[in-house]
Amino acid sequence: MPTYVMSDIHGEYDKYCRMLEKIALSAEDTLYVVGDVVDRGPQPMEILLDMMNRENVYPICGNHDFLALDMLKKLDVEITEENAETHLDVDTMNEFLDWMHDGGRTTMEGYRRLSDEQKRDVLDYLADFAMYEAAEVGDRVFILVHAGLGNFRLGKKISEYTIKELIMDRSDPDRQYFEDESIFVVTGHTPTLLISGKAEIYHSHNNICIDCGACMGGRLACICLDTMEEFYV
Ligand SMILES: [Mn+2]
Repeated sequence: MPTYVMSDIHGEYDKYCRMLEKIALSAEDTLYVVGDVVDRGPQPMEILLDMMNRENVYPICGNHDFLALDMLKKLDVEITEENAETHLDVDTMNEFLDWMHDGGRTTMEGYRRLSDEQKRDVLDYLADFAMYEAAEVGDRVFILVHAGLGNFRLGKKISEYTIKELIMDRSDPDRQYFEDESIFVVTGHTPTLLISGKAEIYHSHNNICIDCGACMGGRLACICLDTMEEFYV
């Protein structure tokens, strides 16, 4: 019953399916998805619809998932006489432009094609994403968080971090966050191409960086926390 982690699937449904086959994920295994399921790649909704039907998949929120939920909720509003001129204010419009600029179009268009029931399910599912998880595997603890522990200080509980500190602020992969050698921090968000120049999981100072750039010419990576075996598609 191994525990697997992947991140930054970014709409690459095809790679996601191939990875599930590659690791032969069974119902007894556990899979954590450490954020940024949506945007950029062509089929973000297909990934979400698949994930939500699996009881052994635990989603953790990324900045893209967070923004997409906010935008979809704001856009999916019936225009009435009362709200016609007020429901999209300037801030929302700017947020929308940023989202489109950062790959939101495939998420918006995929959402539009869903049935009303699927739309509700997708919004509920995104709203349910955890901001972090701590996975105990063997005698090790893995802190799973999309971006990092922004404004880190020893003794600060994970529950004390703000959403921005967890899903936006980049971790420093070469900094050892915890003295305890049995505590690891697993993050996505920063493509390893930008850290080591390679589309390969990066290990350093008890940090494990697993975003290998699936949507930007790299690979989708998955790591087994029991064996540290790495998988790529
Ligand atoms: Mn990210």
